[in-house]
Formats: sequence, structure tokens, C-alpha cells
Amino acid sequence: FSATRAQKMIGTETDAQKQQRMAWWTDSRFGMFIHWGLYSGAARHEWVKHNEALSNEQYQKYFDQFNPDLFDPTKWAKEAKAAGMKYAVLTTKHHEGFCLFDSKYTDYKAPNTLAKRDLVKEYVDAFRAQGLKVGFYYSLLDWHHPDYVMDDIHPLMQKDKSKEHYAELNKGRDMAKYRQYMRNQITELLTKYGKIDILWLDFSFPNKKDPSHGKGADDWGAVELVKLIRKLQPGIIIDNRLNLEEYKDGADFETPEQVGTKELEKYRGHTWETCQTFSGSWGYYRDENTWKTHRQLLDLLITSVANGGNLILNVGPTARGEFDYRANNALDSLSYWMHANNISIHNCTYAPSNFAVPEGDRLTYNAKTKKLYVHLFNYPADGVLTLPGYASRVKYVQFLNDHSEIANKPSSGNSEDLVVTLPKKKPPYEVPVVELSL
Ligand code: FHN
Repeated sequence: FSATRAQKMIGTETDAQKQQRMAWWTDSRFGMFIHWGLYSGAARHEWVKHNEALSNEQYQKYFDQFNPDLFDPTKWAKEAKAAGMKYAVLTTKHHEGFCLFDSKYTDYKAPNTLAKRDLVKEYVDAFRAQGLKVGFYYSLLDWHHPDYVMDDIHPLMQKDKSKEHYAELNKGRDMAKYRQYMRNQITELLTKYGKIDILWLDFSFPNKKDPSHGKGADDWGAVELVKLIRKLQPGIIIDNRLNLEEYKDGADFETPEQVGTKELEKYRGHTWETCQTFSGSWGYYRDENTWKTHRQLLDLLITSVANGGNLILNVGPTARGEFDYRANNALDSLSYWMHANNISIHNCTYAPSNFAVPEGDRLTYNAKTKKLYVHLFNYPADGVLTLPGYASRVKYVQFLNDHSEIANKPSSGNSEDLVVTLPKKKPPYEVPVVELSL
């Protein structure tokens, strides 16, 4: 999605107006993704219906069992806030088609389970009460709806992808009716819950080889959908997964997913948010043991901001509605670090290009306060940090966590270089942060 090509427009918003509309999101830098649904009870990946080629009937047991008796969205919101997350995005409906909200267009919804209530309403109220912005994830794919035309990734196509099977399964299915269902539900979501700040639609998969087996903007009625969304919620921020690439305002941000931190540099100068998990799967996965370390999570957060982007980090609550011990441990560690160092994340972006990045470290920068932050991933054993070409541009040097001054002077070799003398004992943070006043 590039704004350089001469592209059509859906609306009339100027770049300056878009920047104004998105300022809170860009300054926030850090959000919480929450993937919660019937798959949380299966507890082995949110794609379990696809992975095990389950029919609606075989999947019904997760609906019957769904009973989030420990759901406490205020607890979720407080944990997100403590971790320095400024917004959240909750799955209102994932590919399984189950709705956490009280939609009048389906019976496949939380009020008809043992939950007996609208869980989206409680999420919105609780997160707003804690001062967080609220977003909705809404799946474009729907593996339950009778009019959703099946494609190569639909659960019932997994055992037999033949043209005959495709034709047989799709007999009588009407995608126009499914598009109307989506418009009706998105209208409910954007009119029944107050001001919604983000709509995270997911995902398009155009099939160049056989378009009838993929889905893209035209399948979703994307241009009409964006016009509806912006009419209902003029300030809302929309992701890029309707694939409306020919329209400059068809999306507000790019969504690199689970990419390595080295890949993030190529997004510098764009508007983007990388979405990442603690462990690989988005939905609760009880037996998954590929959990990222605290250092890896800090690397994702700091490197995202160091390249001018946002990080949305996912939690997959259990079927009872709780964050499990592994998520809580990860969030607690992030809260400890963010309590002392969030100023180097919020309202920051990449550093001016004429500041060399010390080997292995990261730089972030707040243009309003003219503070440059050195994130010391590579804390020098001898305490000596040489910053090439910084000497004439730095007024003061301190640790961010305790505002303790750090000794520094121009190098005796090249006076343009600043030599910072850090304590040999590293401060009690996985990645200590040095604040330079410019
Ligand atoms: O298939 C989904 C997946 O389950 C998850 O929701 C991610 C989140 O970005 N989006 C899709 C995969 O790209």
C-alpha cells in the first residue's frame, strides 16, 4: 500500500487531516490484541476448525461448553494499562463465525451460550473506564455462515479441494447475502457501543491461480464497506486487510504480522503496526511452549518504535475468560520495564538519521521534547559507551529509570565523539535506557 502512486480516493480526507485523526494512535505506539472465542475451549490454536477440518456439527461442543465464568474485563484492562498499552482490539468475531456480541442477525453468539450476555459491551465499558481506546477485530472470513462461499481454506474443503467438491459444497450459497450480513453486523458494532477507535478487519487472500478459490476486496464489497464504516464512525482507524490497494484512503495502516524485528526497518516512513503473539498462536493454546522471552518482547516493542511503528501484542484468554499464568508473567515483566521507561516508547519514533546507532542498541526519539533514547541491548562490560559525532549535540545524559546523571565527556581522540561512562553494574532492567537531552 503506497501513497506515492496516483491513487483513487474513497473519501476527501487530506493527508494532514488523516495525520490529525491518527495522532493518538501514532503516539500510543503499544496496544493489546485479544483473541477470544470458542477456539479458546479447544485450546489448540484459533484455526482448529480448519486444521482438523471440523464441520459446524463437530464444532458445536465448543459452543455448548463455552462458559466464561471468570471473565473480568476490568482486570484485563488494568493489566493492559500497567503494561503501557494505550489501546486494545478484541475479536468480536473470528473466522469460526461465533459472535462475542449480541447480534440480531445470528443465533451463533455469546448471549446464547452459558455466558448469557454481550461480552463485547463489557469489554468496551471496562477498557474505556481505564482510559484505553477500544478497537474491534472482525473476521471477513466466516466458517459458520451458510452463505459464505467456501474456498481453499474453508474447513470443509480441507479433505477434498476438487472442483466437484467445491461446486457441491457451494450449491445455493450466496456471497451477496453474506456481504449484507457483514454490513449489518459491522453496523451493529459501530452503532451500539459508542465511539469505536479502531476496526481491525481480517483478512484477504486473492488467489491469482484461481480467483474463485481466493477472496479479496470485491468479495467483501470493500469500497461500500469503507464508506459505511467512515459514515458511522468518522474518526475510526481501519487496517489494510480489505486489500483496497488502489484506493489511497482504503486503509489507514499496514499490518506486518509476526515478522522478525530485522524486517521492520523497511516500514520506516510508512504508517504501520506489527501484530505479534507471545507464543505463535493467537488463540489460547494450552500445550504451546514456544513463548517469547522478556528480552524478545522488549526487542519487538523497542524496535517497532525505533522504526516509527506500533506494536500490538496479543493475549489469548482461556475459555473461562482469564489471562493464563504465562501471559500474566509476560505482562508483569513488561509492566515493570514500562513503568520506568515508557517515556522512551510513547510519543516516540525513529531517531534523526544523523545519529549513529551504537552497535546492537536501538534509538528512539521524541521530537517534541528533543530527547533521544539509547536502548542498551548491548550493555558494555567496561561501562564505556562511545557515541560517534554526538559530543556537540548533547546537553545532558541520565538514566531514564531513575534520572541519575551519567558522566560523559568528548573523546580525547576525536572531540566530536561523546564518551559516556556507565556504571559497570547494569541497572536492574533487561534493557536499560539512557536519555540524552539534545
Ligand atoms: O487467520 C488470522 C489469524 O487467526 C489471526 O487472527 C491473525 C492476526 O493478525 N490474522 C489472520 C492471519 O493473518
